[in-house]
Amino acid sequence: MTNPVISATGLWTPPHSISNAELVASYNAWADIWNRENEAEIKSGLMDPKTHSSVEFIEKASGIKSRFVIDKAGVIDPDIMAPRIPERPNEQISVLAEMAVLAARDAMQAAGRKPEEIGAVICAASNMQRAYPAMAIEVQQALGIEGFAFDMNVACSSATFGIQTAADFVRAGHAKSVLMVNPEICSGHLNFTDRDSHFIFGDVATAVLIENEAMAPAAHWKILGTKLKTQFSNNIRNNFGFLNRAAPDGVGAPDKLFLQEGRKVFREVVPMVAEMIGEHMGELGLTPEGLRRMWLHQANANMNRLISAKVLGREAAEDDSPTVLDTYANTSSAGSIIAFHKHSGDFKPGERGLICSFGAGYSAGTVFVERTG
Ligand code: CO8
Repeated sequence: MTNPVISATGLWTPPHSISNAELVASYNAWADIWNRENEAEIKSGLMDPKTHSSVEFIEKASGIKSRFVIDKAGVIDPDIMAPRIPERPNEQISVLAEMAVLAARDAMQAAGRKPEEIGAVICAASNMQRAYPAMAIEVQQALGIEGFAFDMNVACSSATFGIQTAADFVRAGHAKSVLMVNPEICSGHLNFTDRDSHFIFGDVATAVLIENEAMAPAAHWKILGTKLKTQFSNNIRNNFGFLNRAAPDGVGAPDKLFLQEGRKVFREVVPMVAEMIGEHMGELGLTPEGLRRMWLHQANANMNRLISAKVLGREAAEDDSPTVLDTYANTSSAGSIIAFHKHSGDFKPGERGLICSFGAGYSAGTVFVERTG
């Protein structure tokens, strides 16, 4: 048996950011147009008017202040309300793979890793651009990696499920080094005309190199243990699939875009995740006092505060459980990896932390790590 470790992480952030004020202004303009167009039905009581969204509500309910997106112009245009990303010819790399490659290069550079030393690529994300060929194989080709590659989707938990899968490959000797990427174009699946969720998501790509300890750089992260859990729930859904299609702008087909019972998700997922972290910590002989930091899935700041407090048995400070929600919003599978990437540089050898994801399915994953070197 060989020891899998995390050698490095990488991040690619889109160049365009949308503030809450900009997003709310476009939603409110769209709602006013919709109300004008449906004036007769609204007056006769057949339809309810659309009410305005609010910057204050968004920040208080979620902790989100802005989000990065691939296409800002389409999202904030009240006549479009969706990203407009031109289709590319088959000869050109897809947008999703391109983002993944940029994050992957960042991770490979940090680890000093050459493509020929990597044996497998996993693309683990909520939102795949197409069914096949796999995005992971496109990334593999673009980087010049040999071996094998495939896509996997466990919604917001895709990255921790990807880390465990990669760690198992390293342990079993199927690959010495596995590149796991999480490109997320969440804006493509978000209904920007749904006031309850139009503010939640952003776009980004992250990458993690999971490798045999023998080839890892001296400063790396030991993987102390991984644990995965799923439990069916209808509370977060997206029914888009090959048997049905959304209208180009999503309007009129809300169940083919992201849809959730946010309150129920909040109530049910917080205890499920806190309990899972406690159980896994006990199985590994770890204690909350021995945990320097938690890099939690970035869905909602209040949710993360509650989960952290349940695990630690006290109020958590920003240093215990940092958030990137204010600038990135919810980036699905990439969220906990962005938090880890940006807020782990101050760790000393021997210090321990937790990468934790949770989301649709329901699904949840915990990865306990220890800094070395
Ligand atoms: N502006 C003003 N008011 C609003 C707005 C708005 N934008 N939205 C809702 N309100 C109003 C509501 O109408 C309601 O009014 P009333 O009390 O009169 O009925 C009031 O504000 C309160 O609404 P809610 O109860 O909905 O508000 P909450 O406090 O519950 O906050 C949240 C809403 C932020 C959604 C919160 O419930 C939450 O974060 N829940 C957890 C969500 C979560 O973690 N989901 C996981 C999703 S990620 C995942 O796994 C899927 C990945 C797939 C990626 C897909 C990419 C698109």
